[in-house]
Amino acid sequence: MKTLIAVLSIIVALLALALVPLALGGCGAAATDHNEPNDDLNTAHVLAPGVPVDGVIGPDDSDVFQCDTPEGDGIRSFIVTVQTETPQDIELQVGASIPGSWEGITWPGWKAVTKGDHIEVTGTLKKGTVLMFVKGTSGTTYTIDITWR
Ligand SMILES: [Ca+2]
Repeated sequence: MKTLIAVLSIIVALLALALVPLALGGCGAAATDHNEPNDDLNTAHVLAPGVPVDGVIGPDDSDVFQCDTPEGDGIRSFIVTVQTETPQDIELQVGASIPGSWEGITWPGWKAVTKGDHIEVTGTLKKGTVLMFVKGTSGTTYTIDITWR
């Protein structure tokens, strides 16, 4: 009987521990990022061109997005837009993964330009994948989008 009570009290203790994170998570529900996990290239969130995606920067967070060049030959130009109320709290870096290149990530020097409430990066790519890295102040919300021309 004593053993049974001991086992039951352990189970109750474990259940209580399991509920703690749920309760804590509930507090920050407004800042849920549905794209997580997306902290590195292996978990990069795939963007569909012209379909904006909302994100939130967490503590010690980086958010990685990717988009392949559209089908077809020739050089294509793209524009990445990150819209946020506080552009000064966001750092946007855009690179590329190019087939046949021995480097993992190529940095063609595409510059992030702040224009009012959004940050823009324009560039051109013949064939490959545009890689977008968003970092910044924890709690900053943003909307990221890529379009091709
Ligand atoms: Ca992330």
